[in-house]
Amino acid sequence: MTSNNPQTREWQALSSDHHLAPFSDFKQLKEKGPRIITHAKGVYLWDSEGHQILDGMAGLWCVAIGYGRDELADAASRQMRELPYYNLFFQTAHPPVLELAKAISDVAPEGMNHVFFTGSGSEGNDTMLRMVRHYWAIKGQPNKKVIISRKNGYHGSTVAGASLGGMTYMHEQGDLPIPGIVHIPQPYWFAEGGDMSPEEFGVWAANQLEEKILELGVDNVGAFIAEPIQGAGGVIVPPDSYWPRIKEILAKYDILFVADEVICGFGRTGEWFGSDFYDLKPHMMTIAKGLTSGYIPMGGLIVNDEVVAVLNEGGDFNHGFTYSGHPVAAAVALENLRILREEKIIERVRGETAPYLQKRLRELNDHPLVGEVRGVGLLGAIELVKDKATRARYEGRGVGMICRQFCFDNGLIMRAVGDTMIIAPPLVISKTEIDELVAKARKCLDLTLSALQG
Ligand code: PXG
Repeated sequence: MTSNNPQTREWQALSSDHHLAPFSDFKQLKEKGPRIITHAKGVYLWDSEGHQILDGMAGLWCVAIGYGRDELADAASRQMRELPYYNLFFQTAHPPVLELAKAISDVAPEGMNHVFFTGSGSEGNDTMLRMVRHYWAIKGQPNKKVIISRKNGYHGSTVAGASLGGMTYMHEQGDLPIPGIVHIPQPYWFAEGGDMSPEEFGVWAANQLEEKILELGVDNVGAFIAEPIQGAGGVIVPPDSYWPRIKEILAKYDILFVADEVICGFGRTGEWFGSDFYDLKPHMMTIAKGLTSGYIPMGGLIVNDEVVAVLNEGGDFNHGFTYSGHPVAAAVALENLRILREEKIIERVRGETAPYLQKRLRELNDHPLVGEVRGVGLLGAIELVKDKATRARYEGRGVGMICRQFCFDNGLIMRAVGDTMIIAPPLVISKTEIDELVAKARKCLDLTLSALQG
């Protein structure tokens, strides 16, 4: 981005000279310079060039209550003055973390009444891996170590998180996955369903779990982890047959089920958790993002009573972080949960804005580039194809990236995962703002099609 604004150029120079950005090609970013986001309000961002942008991704799937809520800033400021930091090691605690653990238990599925706090979703999943193995060791089954995960799932970027995730481009850097983590196929009918109907494919994909358990031996398997709806993999809503079949398999074998709720949690599906939406009854749920609406880093692992009863018999759990349950993050999360509850934001998503967004998005099905529109709650995906009937892609053309660039240039943040465009706007988005989002998306699809034909 070449800018005439000296302030933008100055910031870009700082980026080029000093900053290494996550998930970026450092050299390319150095040449191009990042877009500088300076402030935000509601569902809108502003960049240093003065452009107003509709944030169709809620930051990185996290800004549930929208930008600019003073209540969260005030909660942080009050807590910083009162007790800016204390740790939870060595048998100490502080009020905000205890009140937050209770507030989360109140909205979590029945029987999930304990929370281990971390600084991020990745740390939540690291905690999960160690807790699962500790749990089975206490139960006298230390061989139940393997965690089964899914290809193209996303579970974070720490060594355990990236290993649990099924992103091959992440595995390639740094000899991942670590031992004891195996992956089964994902329930991504549009890309991998071939000639099967979505329902047939859903059952087939779920059966891969049973085959893997039998191949490894149930005595060696500790847990299965999955996102209720894959987020970073491309908003992959499994066929209706998938979760019921997975639940049958999980009921048959003695392994733990971990729902990674980092994206689905705190209202994204129109329910408090994706596990409520699909009635999954997990033993553990990883959380982050919407917990604080992204205003401050915080993650955690919600653990059910049955697992905690076993852990209580096991002595020390030798795991934790300096910032586990940080009081300022806890105070912000508490305020965020209060706003979600008292303003009935999730009820409004379920009853009003999710049905509206899903209906309006599906109108894009008539566009020549669109092979499928899918979504649940305030999650949506648009598959870009060359041929609707065969689901064939424009191979090698980078269609998703072309479309993403048009979106940026036209005031909309819509992400590209390959040739799948994805959205996850703040939960407070209004119907008028949804109209704007869909109108801009259609315009950018038109521009993308013209670029491909031109
Ligand atoms: N689990 C899930 C399901 C996630 O989506 C994490 C764990 C890790 O959380 P932390 O807080 O450690 O980042 C995530 C994070 C993307 C993208 O490109 C998605 C995430 C993170 C970064 C990029 O969509 N999700």
